[in-house]
Amino acid sequence: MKLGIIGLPQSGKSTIFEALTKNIIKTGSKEKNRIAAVTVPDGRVDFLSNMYNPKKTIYAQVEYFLPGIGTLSKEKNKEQSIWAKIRDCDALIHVVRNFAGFGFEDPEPFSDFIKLDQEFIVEDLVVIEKRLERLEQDMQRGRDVNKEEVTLLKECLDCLEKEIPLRKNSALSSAHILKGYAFISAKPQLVIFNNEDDNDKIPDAEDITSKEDCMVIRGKLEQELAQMSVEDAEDFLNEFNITASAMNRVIKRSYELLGLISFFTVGEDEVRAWTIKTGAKAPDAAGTIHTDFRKGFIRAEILSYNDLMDAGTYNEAKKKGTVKLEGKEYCVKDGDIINFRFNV
Ligand SMILES: Nc1nc2c(ncn2[C@@H]2O[C@H](COP(=O)(O)OP(=O)(O)OP(=O)(O)O)[C@@H](O)[C@H]2O)c(=O)[nH]1
Ligand SMILES: [Mg+2]
Repeated sequence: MKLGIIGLPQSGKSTIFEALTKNIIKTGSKEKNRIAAVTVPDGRVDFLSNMYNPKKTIYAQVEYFLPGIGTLSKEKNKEQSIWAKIRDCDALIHVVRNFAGFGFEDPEPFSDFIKLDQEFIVEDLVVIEKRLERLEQDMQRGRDVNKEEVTLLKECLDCLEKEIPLRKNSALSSAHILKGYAFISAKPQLVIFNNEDDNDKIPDAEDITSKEDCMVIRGKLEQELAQMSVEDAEDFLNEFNITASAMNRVIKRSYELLGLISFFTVGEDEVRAWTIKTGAKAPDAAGTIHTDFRKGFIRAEILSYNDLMDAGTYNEAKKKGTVKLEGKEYCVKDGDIINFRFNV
């Protein structure tokens, strides 16, 4: 999962990136893209790893991407534009300034949010208008045109002209034919209000908070936290009443936002967490491990993590009958421990 961090200038993107990744940005690196892979903390993987004592333990990973700035949409070179850079992100983290300070105007989270969100809408509108023009020319010339694509693009146009981002229309944002466009306003968005150290409240911006996925991070505080030793961090957490670090909270929210769940594979060689979409079937899960696993899928042996906890060991669970053999139509659940049977 790749999450792109965006926001207006000086909203605290770099600060939040550091808080989320423990990566320290060296000065003068603003123009450069930054990317960091972060391990998804999961107590279940810790436990399974203790139980199986495997050679390797592999946690799921999240990638955070912070595009270099100085490349806003106005830029001529499309390849370099910020929009081109975040095309392949699965979701966006939209940082909104909600702190004051020397040299800063009073925070206006509501209008700041709208400002950038409008840019997404305009960006997608321009792409669609151009594309529709092309398709219309093609039709006039008697070329073969995908009618469904035209219809969907017109629906997108309609939606955007009403100033509604495409992510609000799930039929459009999930339409297979439109995937290649990677519309910015169609990407799931997590809005992060970047608050002062002494404020952990969501701002009074109901127009946003009622409609968008929102959370608060005290960016500066969390940035400091991310750089502390484990012992120092503990005191700090108590002092500022932080129950879970921004790192963990953002990962959790991102999984929810994208509708992702984890399943596990276990053994003496490797205990591993895998990430899939909610609703994925057993062969899809097999396919995330290897395409051959999907092709040759026969059955999946499933034991839920909780049933393993209840039974104590895999063999006990088998005796109790909680290990089940499932076929192609089985919907994988969060926490399933899966053993695939396949032909290659
Ligand atoms: N008080 C306070 N200051 C913050 C917070 N987050 C960031 N700042 C300060 O705000 C300024 C901008 O933060 P950055 O993280 O550099 O913001 P940015 O969005 O990366 O800025 P650009 O890359 O220039 O667009 C810095 O001086 C930060 O120290 C916060 O949560 N509270
Ligand atoms: Mg920055």
